Amino acid sequence: MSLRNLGPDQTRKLNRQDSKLVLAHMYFAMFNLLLGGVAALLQVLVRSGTLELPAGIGYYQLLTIHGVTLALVFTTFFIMGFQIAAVSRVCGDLTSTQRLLSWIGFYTMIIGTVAAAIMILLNEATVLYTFYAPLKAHFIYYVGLALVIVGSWISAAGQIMRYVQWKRENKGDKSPLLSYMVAINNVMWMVCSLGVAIEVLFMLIPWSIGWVERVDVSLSRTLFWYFGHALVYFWLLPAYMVWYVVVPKIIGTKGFSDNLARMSFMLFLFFSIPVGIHHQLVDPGIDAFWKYIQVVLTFMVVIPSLMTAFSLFATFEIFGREKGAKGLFGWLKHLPWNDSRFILPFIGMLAFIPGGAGGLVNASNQMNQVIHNTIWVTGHFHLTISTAVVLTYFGAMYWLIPYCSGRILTKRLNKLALIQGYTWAVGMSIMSGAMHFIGLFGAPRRSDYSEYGGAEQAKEWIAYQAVQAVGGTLLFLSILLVLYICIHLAFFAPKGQEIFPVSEAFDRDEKVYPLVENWKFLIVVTIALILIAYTVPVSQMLLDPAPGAKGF
Ligand code: HAS
Ligand code: CU
Repeated sequence: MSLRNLGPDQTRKLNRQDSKLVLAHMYFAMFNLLLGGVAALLQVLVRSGTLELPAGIGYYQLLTIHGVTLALVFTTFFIMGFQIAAVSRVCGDLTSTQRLLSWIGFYTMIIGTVAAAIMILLNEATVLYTFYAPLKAHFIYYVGLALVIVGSWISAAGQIMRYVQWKRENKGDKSPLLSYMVAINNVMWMVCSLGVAIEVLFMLIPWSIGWVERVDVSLSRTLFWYFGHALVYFWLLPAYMVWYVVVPKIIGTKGFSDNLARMSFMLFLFFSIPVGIHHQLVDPGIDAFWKYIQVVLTFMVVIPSLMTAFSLFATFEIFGREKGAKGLFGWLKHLPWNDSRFILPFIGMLAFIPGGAGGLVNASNQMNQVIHNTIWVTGHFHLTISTAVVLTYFGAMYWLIPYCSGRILTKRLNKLALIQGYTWAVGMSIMSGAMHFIGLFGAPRRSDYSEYGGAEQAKEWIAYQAVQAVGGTLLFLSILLVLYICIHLAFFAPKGQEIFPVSEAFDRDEKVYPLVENWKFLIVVTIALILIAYTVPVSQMLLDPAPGAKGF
């Protein structure tokens, strides 16, 4: 084994049944990565004007496949698999009921995904991953997405039960940090996805079946974003779990602070949901005052990310100084630069600095007017979800898959993993960088290749679109590498036992502030903030409804 041995306290294995469950999630996630990656490659080629799609495939159909397979399906399957492994690792094996719930959740999500996929392939659901009304899909597409959400609830319930069981069996002890984080992410997910469930069940499905003729666009979008912003933190928090708990162990130190990490997750639960209107700052039908309130709350949800950044810097610096580092950045030298389990999440962290800064731009009302609906936004989320988060997921898959399959990350696979991380970093910098620039020049997002009737302004965009295609092609190659590595780790690498690294924090033995783990308190505050942010805008929409739109 080429990589650092992390010590005897790290030897706990998952039992075979939990491993099988986790691997099933990873296989389906990988399959979606392939589909989404192919769609992505075709898209950048079309947008740069180098390719015309054959066989009647539409650009928007492709874009829907890309968004749904990667943003919705790949992430959800990875997250559920990772979180199952995490609670099982720190709390102990799942009970048979908990495992059964996870399998039921898994198959419910698969059925939902397949149903939605069939409708997209039939060109009956070309509505992109946000499925904004009045774009209308076949009702089976909405039912499919609803099943994915319901499946994730069932699976999340199994994970929460494992955490609750641990707390019952260890009364008075601080719960394992990782299990607390999983519980927070699941509770946040359940509360936020109620919004989209209501939208789909009571608005979109009846409208798409034809029981009602019109749909209230403002209300449906508001319900979507009540869910949609917290959705991005549902993606982010598993990456934060890796950053707070796994990375310190890999570099060979402890986490900066268990209590600070819990506090930051608590703040995510509070502030992730009552902020969705920052996606609707230019939408009509919502009072400026309530937009303002939600912008303030958006800036509150930045705080736990800043706490995270502080805590990670502190971990790295403390470790480096222990090794004798001198000067402001001397500690950088001591980080394990040849360990892909560190490098991929680390590149993710670096990407999150400009990614997060772009988020602050987006959330600022005046600047939002400049960037909204431009491809700047696409650049923003390719830095956040597709780099900060997804590279961290890849880095985690490189130890999680062999951990479950009973194989090892060999020197050669580790080297390939490093190449994969670097090609991703370069490809994404090129693509996302070009997107940010041309967004500022007004190039629209979600658009097919067009010369806009030879308009002067559109001519400026063409070169940048070619640059995007270069970045996108590199990313596609990088995805192929991910698949190659993961398939080897699952089936062909030498037998052995990888570990699931879990670090303790320097203050592990200090008492946790009781409210942080008082779930009644957590849920009451969460709901109170949601009511403050949403009661008035939603009741205005209900009391004074817009005429509604027919679908197309
Ligand atoms: Fe966002 C649009 C605001 C974070 C994803 N966002 C989107 C969309 C997606 C998305 C998918 O306010 C498009 C949705 C659509 O299709 O329409 N976003 C924010 C804000 C944050 C933010 C304020 N977004 C994310 C994350 C995402 C994500 C995370 C996915 C995972 N976003 C917006 C807004 C819009 C939006 C508006 C709507 C735009 C429009 O008009 O349409 C914040 O949470 C960001 C806070 C983060 C930081 C960075 C902290 C840095 C850390 C790394 C530390 C690094 C270290 C390494 C330690 C302040 C933690 C250092 C080592 C060295 C050696 C230097
Ligand atoms: Cu948001």
